[in-house]
Amino acid sequence: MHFLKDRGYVHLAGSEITPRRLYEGRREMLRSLAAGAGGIALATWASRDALAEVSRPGKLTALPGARSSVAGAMTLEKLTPYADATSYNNYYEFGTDKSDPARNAGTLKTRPWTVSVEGEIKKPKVYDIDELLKLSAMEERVYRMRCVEGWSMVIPWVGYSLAELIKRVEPTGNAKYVEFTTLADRSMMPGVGSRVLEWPYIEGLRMDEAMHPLALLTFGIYGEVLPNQNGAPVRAVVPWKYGFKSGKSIVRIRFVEKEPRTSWNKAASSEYGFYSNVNPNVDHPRWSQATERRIGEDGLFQKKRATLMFNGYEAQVGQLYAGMDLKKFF
Ligand SMILES: Nc1nc2c(c(=O)[nH]1)N[C@H]1C(S)=C(S)[C@@H](COP(=O)(O)O)O[C@H]1N2
Ligand SMILES: [Mo]
Repeated sequence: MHFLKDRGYVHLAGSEITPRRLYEGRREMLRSLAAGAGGIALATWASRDALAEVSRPGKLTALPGARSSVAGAMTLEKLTPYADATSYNNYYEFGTDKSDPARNAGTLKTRPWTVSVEGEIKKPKVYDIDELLKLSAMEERVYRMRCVEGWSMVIPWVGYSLAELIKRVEPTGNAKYVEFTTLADRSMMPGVGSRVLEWPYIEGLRMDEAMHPLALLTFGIYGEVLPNQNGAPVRAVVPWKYGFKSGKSIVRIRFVEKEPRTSWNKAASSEYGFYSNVNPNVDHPRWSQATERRIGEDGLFQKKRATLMFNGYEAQVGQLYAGMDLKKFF
């Protein structure tokens, strides 16, 4: 069955496009088969879906990743076109309109770049970005990304589990949370002068969330390095949480004992909680979170699609929140 074969990345120079096929993960298919669905029908469905062809955009440096075998890492949904994923963004340091980041982020200088890993760990270290890139094997993962505003995308990310970095720096017993600080440089970021948020942009995760294999330290999309507007040179992607939990252009990762005060929580604590797990049953105070519009696919007048609990990752992450009142810890 050719669709189970591992696809190879072909590196071509310049503007040549590298066609490639995005294959469904063998494990996911075997799991579905084990779950009891009709084998033959399923194989047909899987091959059709697996053969959805995507092209490396050929715009930026190639960053290949092996297909991830982490459970839940390969969402079988149509990818958002690269053009949409890179032109409809939230990155307030470059302006608050969706088109601002693509227009303004050209000024972001991503070399030299360091990420200081510090706090309650035995091995604090300032990593050069190129060292961080080589810390662990790159994987490609197709995740849904659900923004708190009610839109979503499906993006092939390239990176490795944040847990790979965390294990290497050896957290102490006092490390209960991880705080991410992102770049705030007025000389490159016109939005940092504005008062919409407190700068730098700060986000955080509970330690067990950060250690979950789906939490991705992300360096690329669509087989290439991250475009500036998507958070170059390194960002977090936490697919079961609203998009704002995934900080872009990270410069510091700090391990702390107390729950970090995050930028959005400081801006409006009744609207943006620390957890911010995607939850169709807990509305934002000003709008429903039950449905979403898929960017690049769903028209403005089309019926919206249902938002899934934990953005569809409940099987993988639900146990992290067992016994928690998700209306209180929103
Ligand atoms: N530093 C920083 N990171 C950020 C943001 C931001 O304004 N600044 N916006 C967040 C929000 S609200 C979303 S939805 C996602 C969007 O990521 P994308 O543009 O790659 O889809 O980035 C998040 N990370
Ligand atoms: Mo968002």
